[in-house]
Amino acid sequence: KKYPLKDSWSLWLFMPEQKRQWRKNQHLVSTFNTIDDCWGLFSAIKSPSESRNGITYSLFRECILPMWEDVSNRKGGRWELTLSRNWMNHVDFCWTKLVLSLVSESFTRYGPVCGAVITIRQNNIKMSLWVSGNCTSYEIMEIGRVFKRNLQLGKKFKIQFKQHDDCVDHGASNAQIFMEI
Ligand code: M7G
Repeated sequence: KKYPLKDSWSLWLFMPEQKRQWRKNQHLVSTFNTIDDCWGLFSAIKSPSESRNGITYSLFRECILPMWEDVSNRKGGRWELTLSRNWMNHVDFCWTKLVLSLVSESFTRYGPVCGAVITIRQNNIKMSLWVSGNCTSYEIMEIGRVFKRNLQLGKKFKIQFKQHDDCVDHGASNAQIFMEI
């Protein structure tokens, strides 16, 4: 018997190919709804620290596409954690914790969450937790606190919340920081 999750989750792989439209670079890898298949999937693919630069993994509820345009994401935003490559040996731990917190619905009692994203770049690794447009500011803050606690991020790590609307207008890197903890 497999252990069921409360929801079905899809893993997406983004491979940058400049000539193509952004959303055409998002490829669906697999969808699962049990903890057994979740573990099986993440064991079968390369961990973030083994992945090449430019790769982005997104894990979202099956019913939500991993993009701003989806109605669940549109008015929402994301908590972002940026780690320099010096922290590479912590990245797999943090990502695993984030994935398990998500599929076990650890955030859900604090507010609605949609998915998580990890991007491996030449200079740093960015992890983000996407919250729904229905989240209140209070819920966003609570979710952020759980994010920091579950990933065991001490005081020296800051996470920043950005609204997708602002990322669309200014690019995520230039988007206004709405909250920081
Ligand atoms: P990012 O990786 O979220 O931000 O977006 P960062 O690299 O500044 O931290 C980089 C670029 O990818 C954006 O400026 C968009 O051109 C494109 N892009 C990223 N996201 C998450 C989306 C999305 O959800 N929808 C669309 N249409 N484009 C996106």
